[in-house]
Amino acid sequence: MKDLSKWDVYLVTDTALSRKRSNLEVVKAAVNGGVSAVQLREKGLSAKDFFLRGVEIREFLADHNVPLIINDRIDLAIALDADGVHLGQSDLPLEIARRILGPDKIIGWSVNDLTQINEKSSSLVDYFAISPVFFTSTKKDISTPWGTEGVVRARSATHVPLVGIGGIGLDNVSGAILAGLDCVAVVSAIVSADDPLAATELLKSQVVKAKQIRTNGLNETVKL
Ligand code: TZP
Ligand code: MG
Repeated sequence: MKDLSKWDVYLVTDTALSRKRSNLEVVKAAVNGGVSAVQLREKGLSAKDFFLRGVEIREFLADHNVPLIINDRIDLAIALDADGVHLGQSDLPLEIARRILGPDKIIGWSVNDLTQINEKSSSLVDYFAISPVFFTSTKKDISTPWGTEGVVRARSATHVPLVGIGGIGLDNVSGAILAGLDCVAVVSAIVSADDPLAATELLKSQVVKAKQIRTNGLNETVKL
């Protein structure tokens, strides 16, 4: 579960943007479309409602061998026996989170600038979330977008896997991967799509293609 090297597309939930579809419905479609991981991120829910929603999603994801990551709440991640947490700059410090969760759980950490990517943070997290890569209206309190140039700089600052989040869709995903991301985390591009399964498949195929180009060069990939 901790092998993040194969993550391509990572679904982050948001029922409010899911066009009346339930979390579970969107998660099922995304898993059938090939997502590598799912983050339960439902800002408005009480702990109890979050937990109950997590239980049904946990069961489905476990059956499909897809990791479940919990946004912000370490207590709920433990209660759900999730695979990990996704923390931001104002959540618990990384050392404390790692002490509570132990070495086997995944810790993802949103970073807004290069100073946050250093040797110490790299030793504590399993992935950095470059946040936001592009402008997005899905999250209100975003920092200045990193852009693809920022992704290039982040890539040379650490060997820890980089997940990009914010404003990523079919139109810009290839450039973001070519700049050095390992995986893209998306909300609206999947949850608000007419067909979340098809949207996931398309995103994934673009990510896979861009990774092949990055590894083999354009000519080799065209021959494949
Ligand atoms: N963190 C940084 S940007 C963002 C989060 C949760 C929202 C990303 O949503 P979208 O719709 O993929 O731009
Ligand atoms: Mg947070």
